[in-house]
Amino acid sequence: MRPGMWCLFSFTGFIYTCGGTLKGRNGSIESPGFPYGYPNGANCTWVIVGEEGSRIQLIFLSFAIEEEYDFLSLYDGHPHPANFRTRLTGFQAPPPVTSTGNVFSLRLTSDFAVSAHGFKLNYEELHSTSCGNPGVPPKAVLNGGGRFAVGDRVHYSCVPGYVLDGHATLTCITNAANTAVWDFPAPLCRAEDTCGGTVRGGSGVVTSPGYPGNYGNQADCTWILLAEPGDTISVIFTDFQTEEKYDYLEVEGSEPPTIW
Ligand SMILES: [Ca+2]
Repeated sequence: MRPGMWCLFSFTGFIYTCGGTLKGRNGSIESPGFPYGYPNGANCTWVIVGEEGSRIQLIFLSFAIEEEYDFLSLYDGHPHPANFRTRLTGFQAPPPVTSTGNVFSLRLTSDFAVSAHGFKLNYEELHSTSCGNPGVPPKAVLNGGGRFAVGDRVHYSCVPGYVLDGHATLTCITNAANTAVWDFPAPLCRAEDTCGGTVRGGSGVVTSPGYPGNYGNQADCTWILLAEPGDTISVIFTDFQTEEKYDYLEVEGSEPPTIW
């Protein structure tokens, strides 16, 4: 229990709709009471069922859930522990997320005190030729798009005062499993003259400042990658080039610590 908190259990006859099974090509989901706050003690499960052979994409329009006490858990399939994908919390809208099959489930759980606005999202069925919306990270601008189908390209830029880390242009391609996917993750916009940061979530991308261009001289950047308690983190390098003997990337938290 948090210091300074106290409990009040009351029954006021307030009824809210909470969870359910959703079918159809697209729609939206709101947490109960949105945007005036979800109830304490909530345990709502939504199961989205698309057509056989489709995938489901979630696009968050608004997200505010009491950080580290209330959670929106995503399940890649029916809401069984084996399908658990990630747990979302906090006050920043997550990037779009896509299921691997035609079922995607969400569960909102809240503790006994303190609420927040809650969340609102759109869901959409994706067929094998659609990559779906790649998302617009904070401080980024997305140009192009339309259907987000195989062969389509989108271009990112950043608002003034921010610079882009990652690939500015993404192309919707077909992968080895014959599924439409973006060739690179959406880039990030970082404030000029800063580098590093904290990365959360089930997966993500870290690039050196200015990547795929060269990083600057005198750089000193620290990234912290955070996963769920008990999980381990794999770091997979897709590209690596630093000035040999003079510039280093140090990875801590591994056993033993590693320097490249
Ligand atoms: Ca709470």
